Amino acid sequence: MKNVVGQQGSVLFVKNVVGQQGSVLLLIFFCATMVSVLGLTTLYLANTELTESSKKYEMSKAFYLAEGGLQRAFHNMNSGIENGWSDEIAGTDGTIGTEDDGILNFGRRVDCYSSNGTIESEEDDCSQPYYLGCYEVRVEDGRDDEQRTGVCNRAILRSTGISTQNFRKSLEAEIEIFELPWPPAVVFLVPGLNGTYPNPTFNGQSWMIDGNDRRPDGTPDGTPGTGSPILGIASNVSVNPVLSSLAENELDQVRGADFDETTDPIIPSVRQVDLIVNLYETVDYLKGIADNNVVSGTYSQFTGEYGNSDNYQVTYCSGDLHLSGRIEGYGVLVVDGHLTLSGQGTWNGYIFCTEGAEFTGGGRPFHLYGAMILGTPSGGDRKANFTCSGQADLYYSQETVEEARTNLRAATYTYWSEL
Ligand SMILES: [Ca+2]
Ligand SMILES: [Ca+2]
Repeated sequence: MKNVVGQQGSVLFVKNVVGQQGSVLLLIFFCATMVSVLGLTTLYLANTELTESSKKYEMSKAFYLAEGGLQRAFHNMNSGIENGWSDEIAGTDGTIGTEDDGILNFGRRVDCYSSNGTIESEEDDCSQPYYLGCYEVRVEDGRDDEQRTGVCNRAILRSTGISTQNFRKSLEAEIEIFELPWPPAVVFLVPGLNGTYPNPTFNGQSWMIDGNDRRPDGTPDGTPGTGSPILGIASNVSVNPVLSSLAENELDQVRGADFDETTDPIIPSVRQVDLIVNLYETVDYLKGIADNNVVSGTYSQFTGEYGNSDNYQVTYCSGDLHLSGRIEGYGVLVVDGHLTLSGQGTWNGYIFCTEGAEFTGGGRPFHLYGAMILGTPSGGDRKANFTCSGQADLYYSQETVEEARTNLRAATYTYWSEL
């Protein structure tokens, strides 16, 4: 019976099929269409994804090419900072206002190749299989019209990366020549957040703060055209706390500009002047270019590794630093914290210190030949102190200050962005 029913069913089906031949053809056509639509869609999607990813690849390639151009320009500008950037901006013909203005010495357009994982730049050969694309860089004077009289020390770099498939990405950066501030005083006191500078305390007859120019060996600098004294102590806020902390018999221990020994009482070399520096920005910058990083702590020997007279260096300490023994260094000592100096020896150049300083060495002289810039946090602890006692002698030296400023000039980015 089952068989019969089965046969009947088949018969019925066959009959049905035979009876509706047109519908079957339609069904087959429909299925085929579906398959090809699906196939085409899959193919289309895969293709789109491929295009999207290769687009992304081309864009990122253009980005890195642009960045490569920017870095090269930065490096180029950095090595030309000695005489400022007017010559770089004038182009190879040396004249402002011509076609080649802002084109650096590596040319208008640089082709980039990749081989064995390294990128090489060659001009005018795009046929290589490892051709990545190129970058175009141009430099512009970053100063406004009013500032365009002297040497250029600010510039805008624009770099466009162009990938093999002609995708483009442009970057712009502003760079500046960083230079240490010219000190108006041997000790410049920078106010903290509450507006007061390190609370001054002076003790004894053995310390000296002197703005008269000296050579690093301590002898007066008689070089013609130099040697004009700067102030002993200055700040950009009222210097009355300094004046009132100086005992009458200590007034002649702050010498330099404005010092007058003939008056009664003696006029010490202390004055309020304009702010010369953003201490915290400068400390941040110096941290970035530091040659020596010193761990916070107490050092009984601080010599040998902190620069020499032919090689001024930046020595940076994050946190409090106590130098208790022999000291010798050239360049810039940066203490992002409190400095205690109870040892003996010499520092030539600048000292930057963000949280007060104490010079306390008794009977063992310490000499600074240069200048120091001293800040304070807004708290009232010892970090807000500037104590001068013992036998510390803080002397001005144009020679060391100039050496540090010349040696430690560098190009620095002020901003960079995608265009
Ligand atoms: Ca230059
Ligand atoms: Ca030119």
